[in-house]
Formats: sequence, C-alpha cells, structure tokens
Amino acid sequence: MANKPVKRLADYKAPAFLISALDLTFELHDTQTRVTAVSTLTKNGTDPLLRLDGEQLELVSVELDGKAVTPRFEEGQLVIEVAKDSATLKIVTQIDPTANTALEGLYRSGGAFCTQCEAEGFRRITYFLDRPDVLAVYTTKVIADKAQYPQLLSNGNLVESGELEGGRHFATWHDPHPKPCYLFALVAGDFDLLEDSFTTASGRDVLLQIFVDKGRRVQARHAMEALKFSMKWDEDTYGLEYDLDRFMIVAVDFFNMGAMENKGLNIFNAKYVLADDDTATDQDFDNIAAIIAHEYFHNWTGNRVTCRDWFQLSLKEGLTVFRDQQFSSDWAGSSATRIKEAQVIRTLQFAEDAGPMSHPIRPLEVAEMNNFYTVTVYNKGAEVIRMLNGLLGKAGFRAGMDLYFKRHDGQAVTCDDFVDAMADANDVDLSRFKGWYRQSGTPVLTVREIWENGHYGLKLSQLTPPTSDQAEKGPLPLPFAIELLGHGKDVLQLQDAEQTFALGQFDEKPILAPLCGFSAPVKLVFEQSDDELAALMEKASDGFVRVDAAERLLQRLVAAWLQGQEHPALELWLRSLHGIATRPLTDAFLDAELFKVPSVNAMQGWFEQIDLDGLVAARQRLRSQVRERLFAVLHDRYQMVKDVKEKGARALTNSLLTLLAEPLEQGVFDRYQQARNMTERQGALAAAVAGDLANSDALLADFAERFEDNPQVMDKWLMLQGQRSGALKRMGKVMEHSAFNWNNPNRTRALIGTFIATNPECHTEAGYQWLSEVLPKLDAINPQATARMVGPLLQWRRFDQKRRQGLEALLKGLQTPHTSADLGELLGKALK
Ligand code: 0A1
Ligand code: ZN
Repeated sequence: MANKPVKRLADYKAPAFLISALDLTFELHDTQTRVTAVSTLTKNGTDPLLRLDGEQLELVSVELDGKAVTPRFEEGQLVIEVAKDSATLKIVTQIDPTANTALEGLYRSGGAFCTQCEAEGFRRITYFLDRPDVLAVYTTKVIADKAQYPQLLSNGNLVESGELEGGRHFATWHDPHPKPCYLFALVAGDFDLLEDSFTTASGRDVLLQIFVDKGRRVQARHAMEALKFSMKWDEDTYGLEYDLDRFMIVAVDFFNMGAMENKGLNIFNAKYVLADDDTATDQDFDNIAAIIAHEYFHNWTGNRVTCRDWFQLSLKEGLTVFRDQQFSSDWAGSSATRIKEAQVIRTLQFAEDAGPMSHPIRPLEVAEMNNFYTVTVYNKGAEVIRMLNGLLGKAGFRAGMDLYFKRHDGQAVTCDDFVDAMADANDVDLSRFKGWYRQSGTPVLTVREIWENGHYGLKLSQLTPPTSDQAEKGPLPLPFAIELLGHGKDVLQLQDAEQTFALGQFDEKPILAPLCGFSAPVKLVFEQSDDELAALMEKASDGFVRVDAAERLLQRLVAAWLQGQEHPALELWLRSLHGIATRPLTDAFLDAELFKVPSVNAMQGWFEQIDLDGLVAARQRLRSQVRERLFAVLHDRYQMVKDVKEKGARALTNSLLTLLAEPLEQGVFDRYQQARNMTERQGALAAAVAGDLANSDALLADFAERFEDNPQVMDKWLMLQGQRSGALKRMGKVMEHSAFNWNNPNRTRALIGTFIATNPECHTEAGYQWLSEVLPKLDAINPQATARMVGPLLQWRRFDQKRRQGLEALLKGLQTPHTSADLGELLGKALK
C-alpha cells in the first residue's frame, strides 16, 4: 500500500522559507502541459535547505537566481540549498492533465481544463511549499489554443490578454491578495456565460460571472440569485464586503466534492449550480443556494483569514458551514431545515465517532488529508460554532467575528486564535469550551427529573464514552435548551459532569421538551414516559423535539421487536400520527418529517450492535402498520395537499406517497406521469422504488429516456438504481448504461456510494464479493472518491458475526500493494 507518514498537530513548525510572490505560466496542452513557476523566496530562519513538495511531476529544469541547479530528492521532496537570505527560484515542470483521473491538481472535465488544489493538489502542478501558512501574491499567465479554449481564467483580476502564433492566445491574471496555494485555480474552456453585477455597500461594482456547459445558461439563474443574496447577506449580517473586481463561478461535471472557494474563481460541481423546475427538486434548489453561499462566505472565513495548517480545517469549515446554515434559514428556511441538520449529525457524525475514524473537530493526527473533510470537521464543527453563538448571543458573536477579522486579516491562524477573539471581545473565559476542539466522541447526556412537593427540577449528567482514538474524556460545557410544555422555555448551561437545576413550583408535574433545536451535539438518555413522548410528538413547539420524540418512541418499539416482544409505543405513535393527520394543517414541512419512517441507517444509530435483518424487518413492519391503520386519514391528507403549488405541500405529498406507495400503486404512476416539476416526478419515482412496486421498472425506464441528455438528472436515476431492492443483480446492466461513467465521481457515488450507504443487499455474501471487484478498480481511478464511499463498511465490528467475517475479509482483501494512500489509511484504522 502507498502509505503516507502520519503528521501530528503537536509537531507543527513554521516554514523554513516564505514565498511572497509567485509568477506562473501555463502552456496548456491536453497531455503535455508545461508549467513555469517563478517564486520570490525569503528565509524564515536559518535553515538553508528548501524542501518542496511535488507529486506526479516531470521536472524539466530548476534555476536559482538565474543559474541552473541540480536538485536532489529526499523522501519525495525536491531539496535545494539556498545560501542567500532571499532568492528567485524558477522551476519548469511538465504534467499530463488528461491522464489525471484523481481530479487533484490540473485535470480535464469534459472538454475543459480545470484545477482542484485543496488540500494538497498544488504539488501536482509544480514543486512548491504546499502548506496553507505560505501566502503569496499570484500572477498567472494561461496560454492555450484559442478555438478550443476561448475562455482562460485564473484568480483575481484580468490584467492582459492577446493573440499568439499558431492559433493560440493568452490571458494574464493578477490576484493582489496573498493566498496559500490551495486557493489557486485555473480554468480554460468554451462555456456559456451568465453575467450580472453587484454593487457593494461601499459602492464598488463587482462583475458576476457563471460559466456553464453550452446550452445550459438559463439553468444558472437560480445560482446567480443565490450569489447576489449571499453577497448582500454577508454585508448585512457580518459587515463583510467582496474585495475584487469580479467574482467567477465555473460549473464542471468532474469534481470530487461539492465546490471549491478558490479566490475570485470558485469551481463548482455542476450539480450545485444547474437547476430549473423540470430538472431539479426543491431540495436541489436549496442545496445550490447553501453551497453558493458557503463558497462565497469562504472569501472571508477561509481566504482572507486562512488556516495555519490542515489540522485547523474546522477553523474555516465549521465556521463557514455555520454561516451557510444561518443563511439558509434566512433564504428558504422552514421548520425542516434544523431537523435535517440535526439528522446529519445524529446519523452520519455519531456513526463516524462510533467507528475507527473518530477524531476531534481539530484532528491530532492525519496521514491523508483528503480523508479529513469529514462530517466531524464540517458539521460537528458548525455545531460547536452554533453553541458559541448561543452562549455569546447575536451581538457578542458579531463582536467576536469583528475582532477576529481585525486581528487576523491576511493571516494563517489556528482554532485557538478564533476562540480567543470570541473570548476577548466578550470578556469571557472560554478555556473549558476549547475542550470541544480537543475531544472526540459523542457526549451522552442523562436527564433525571426531580418532582418533590410541587417543586420540579432536573439532574443532568454527562459522560463521553471512549472512542477508537481517545480513551480519556472529560465533561464539556453543554447548552441544554428546554421547554416545559405550557410554561415556557429556558437554556440550562451544564458545565460539570453532573449538575442539578431547580426549575420552580408547579401544580402538576410539567412535561419536559428536551434539547430544543438540538442545542448540543449529544445523545440523550431520558426515561421519559411513553405518554409524554406522544404528547411531545404532537404538541411541543420545537420541531426538532417533535421529530425526536417520535424517534424515541420508535426506538423503544424497535428494541422490543428485535427481542421478539411487543411494545405500547406502537399504539401511541400511530395515535399521534393520526392526530397530526386529522388536525388542521399548520406546518407542512414539519409534517413531512413526521410522516417519514426513519431509515435503516438512522435506526443503526440507536443501537451499538447492528441487527441489520431485524432493522430491515422492523422498518417494513412500521410501514405496513401505518398503511393498514392510517390509510384513510393519510390518504385524505394526501388528496388535500397533492395539487397545492407550494414547496411545503410538495414535501408532505412526497412523504405521504412514499408511505402509501403500495396501496396507491396507480396513484404513484399517475403522479409520475402528470408531474409538473422534478420534485413531483422524482418523489413519485422514489415512492415506487421504496415500495418496490411492479411498475417501478417501467417508470425508471421512462425516466432514463426523458433525461438521458442531462447527467445531473441521471444521477438521480443512478441513486435509485443503487437503492432499489434487487439492485445487485442489475448492477452489470446499469453500469453498461451510457449514464454511468467510472471516471466521474458523481456517477460512481450515485450508484456505488448509494448502494453501500443505503442498500441492505450490500451486506450479503454476493454484495461483498461484488465490492471486492468494484472498489479496487475505482481506487485505481480515483482514490478520494473511493475513500469517501467506504465509511459504512468501516463499521464492520458492529455487525453480526457472519457479516463481521465477510466485511473483515473484504477489507483485508482491499489491502494490496496497489491500494491508494487514501483508502489505505482508512483500512489500516478499521482493521487495527
Ligand atoms: N473547501 C471546499 C471543499 C473541498 C475540499 C477538498 C476538495 O478536494 C480535495 C475539494 C473541495 C469546501 O468546503 O467547499
Ligand atoms: Zn467549505
């Protein structure tokens, strides 16, 4: 295996050299691109040895102050002795963008050239100090064939362009803001362009450009609206203005992640740009707005103030996710927004912490940095910022942000610097709060009620069980938001391992709604009565509490079923659903969540050991109970909302249709055929697949015919192929379909990633056999994409004995001399 050495946060050392300016020239050719990099170097200490990172490069020449030097290689780095305190270094390398299927560095997407440099992709372009604390001013000249690549883009402002011999042309870009190399970007291609402009609060006009594949310009309009809204929002909310003459977004179909915040030139996965009513769901529209905002917000939280080293990734990511979540709740927020955020933490992040990849939001050890773009760093990181925001209040948080920018604009800093700015601006001590950055794992918060002589109170205790990476844990400051039904709300600040809170005198014991708004990323243990849970499910004013109460009831029920027993929670759950379905409709988004049966994945989080067959059966049984007992009232509600042209109504309709798919077979078919937009059409198709209806084949075939020319839509089809029952025996056929492409991570994630993450057929002998063929093939093409989909398999120790053996054999079989560093690190941890 290509093992990378582990790096530790504790070993951080400042760089031996600084690079204040970098002049780049790209002579673009499909398979032989020449890169000339001229760096202005200064020593940052006494060490004369300059060690430059480089991967997959062909070195052409090296000159130091105009003189050729013969460098040596040590541990994969290029080592050059620099005697003087400052020098000019010129390096020429040659690279092959067409052969680059890993999609890191300079590569081709469709007919265009594009780059991805975060985290360590710049070293695939030239030898460089590829670390975020080396900040340089970039000037980039791009040269390419004019007919094939009429548009030549890079960071910053365009300073010159012109014609060259042989049908070639050039453009030179200058970015005045010093930046680390991970924010470098280059694009060359032939795109359709949507333009607009934005006038900043201080009156500067900014040109806005979105570049998309030919013929798809109108599908960029929603992204443009979201961009303008984001720019205004950041001025209004944080006083942050844009700082260049233009802001460009390029949408490409080949991209490993969602998007990238390169300075002035964001590069996006096309699925987070392109949308119209016929091809994108309401959820797609919301995701696009959130990601556009996220990348735009990085201009300050990430670019103007960046990370000292990659251990600090959550400095920019946790904060920027929090900012995009705030934005989303202003832009299109509904009661479901926060519920979905909590779901990501409770299903994906808690699972990560329960497995071999457990790490604090600021990891202590990393081999392959690409493996640390995790739900822990991003989403738990955002929860930590959310807690700070709650603790300091809106004005206090804003004061902390202002001080953070005042102190650190133009610098590469640490998470401690951020928390210190928050503490100093508010004159509070946050040293204990910093524990959230150091400690991995999920705190278990146990709630005990005290009810004596009319006095009500709570005894709260917290304990974080050991994780794979860290045995010792301590208590963390936890905001515990509550509602006492009918008596108002409060936030209890738990500081210690155990604390008691007196909440006053009451005539009757009040009903406690715990963890309102998911106020802290914890697991709750609370032996609340079934009746109280049912009351919360129907009556709590907080949407998260209502959905959580339903889940807590179902958890009791499923736990009993797994033991072959019955449980009164079933009747209470059904009765509450009945109540919700028959009362006047007040919040369709929330009801849409309440009328979903939790996924098998969500159920896995309820138990330490995974009884997969038991959970699959339990889920089927829940679905059939709802159908049998509540068909009439749910169908009435379905009739009431199905033609309402409004987002909440569409969400509720889709939930109801999914629940009632089997008895409504013809209705599902009609809804699909008569769909007025993609939300309706995809909802009906998904319902057919979820119910495994006889007509699902016909509908899937129809869908593929309608949308064969739109790869982003066909990803929805691939996802359903990955999810459906009988997926495995159809895989060969689906992979031969023109919609599938081994080299495109959107395609492989949609089909293979979905199969691994959601389909119980994955966990069969045949499933493991299939994966043992598919994963090595994919790993050889794109290590990052492969590593990002194996997460569920790493949880192998939680399965039953037979699956444990099967998975262990699968994972061991994946460890070969050809295994990538990305996958290798995960396998090594999982099998330790
Ligand atoms: N910084 C980007 C995410 C991103 C990270 C790594 C990538 O390649 C390895 C690409 C994108 C963001 O947070 O949006
Ligand atoms: Zn980000």
